[in-house]
Amino acid sequence: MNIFVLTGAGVSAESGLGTFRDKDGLWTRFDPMKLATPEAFAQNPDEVHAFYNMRRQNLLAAEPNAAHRALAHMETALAERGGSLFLCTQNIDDLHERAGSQRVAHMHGELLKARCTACGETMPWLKDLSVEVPCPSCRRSGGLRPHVVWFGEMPLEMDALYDALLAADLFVAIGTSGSVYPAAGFVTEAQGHGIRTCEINLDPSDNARQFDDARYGPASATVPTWVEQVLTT
Ligand code: BJW
Repeated sequence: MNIFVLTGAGVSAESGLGTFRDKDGLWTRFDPMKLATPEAFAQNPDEVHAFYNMRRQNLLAAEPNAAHRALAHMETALAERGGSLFLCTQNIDDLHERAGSQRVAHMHGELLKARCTACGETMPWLKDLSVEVPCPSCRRSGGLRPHVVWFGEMPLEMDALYDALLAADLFVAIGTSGSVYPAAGFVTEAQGHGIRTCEINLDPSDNARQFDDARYGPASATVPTWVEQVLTT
């Protein structure tokens, strides 16, 4: 069996990283148009850097939870049976990798990387960023930005994502509200190609009615149970 899993902020919620649109979510306290657009970065880079510096510090203190670990186990177990798990995440954290997942497609980028807008180099980055920090590659200051995908920017690896999605037997969306495109359109794309779909979420998402199957509850409980069921059938 070939499974395409899309994860969102809900899979990392129990690791202490906030979601965006839930009660107390990041976008209820911070304005995404002032922090997560290229225009915001051009107008007020200090504010944008401070927001991502705070989140980078939170990420470095966080640990993967049982949902991340179950998906890492599933990748190995399916491969041993001649199948595959393609793991696509909208999350910019590295908790899937730290749980043991080998291949993770980060369609919205990675918080622990920086990209230089002057020379185009992308590099691992664990410290705070600011406009004063020079690029280690080209030595210019002011060009480094978090390697994340803001509103209006093209998500990463789109061709590989659609290829993997259309090669899957099952599409599963875990812990995502289904409100940000193009990821929110994957369920429609899958259904249009006769691929079964399942949602795993705390509560029904915005596009819950589009899914063939659903499981509701905290990801740390629902994901391991689902993984075990798939691997024993
Ligand atoms: C739990 C749980 C627990 C809680 N257990 N579950 C139509 C087509 C194409 C584009 C658009 C379109 N309409 C509008 C657009 C433009 C825009 C967009 O979608 N806007 C919408 C707001 C309408 N999209 C873009 O600009 C994207 N680029 C683009 O479209 O380029 C052109 C293009 C077109 C066509 C094809 C290809 C390209 C870029 C979007 C970039 C999003 N960036 C962010 C910030 C990234 C950096 C950062 O982290 O700061 O990405 S916004 C934010 O939302 C972040 C997330 O990845 C993303 C999705 O959020 P997510 O993960 O779903 O979180 P929440 O909070 O919304 O939901 C959490 C869920 O978890 C909830 O359902 C809870 O119930 C659940 N949960 N606890 C299980 N314990």
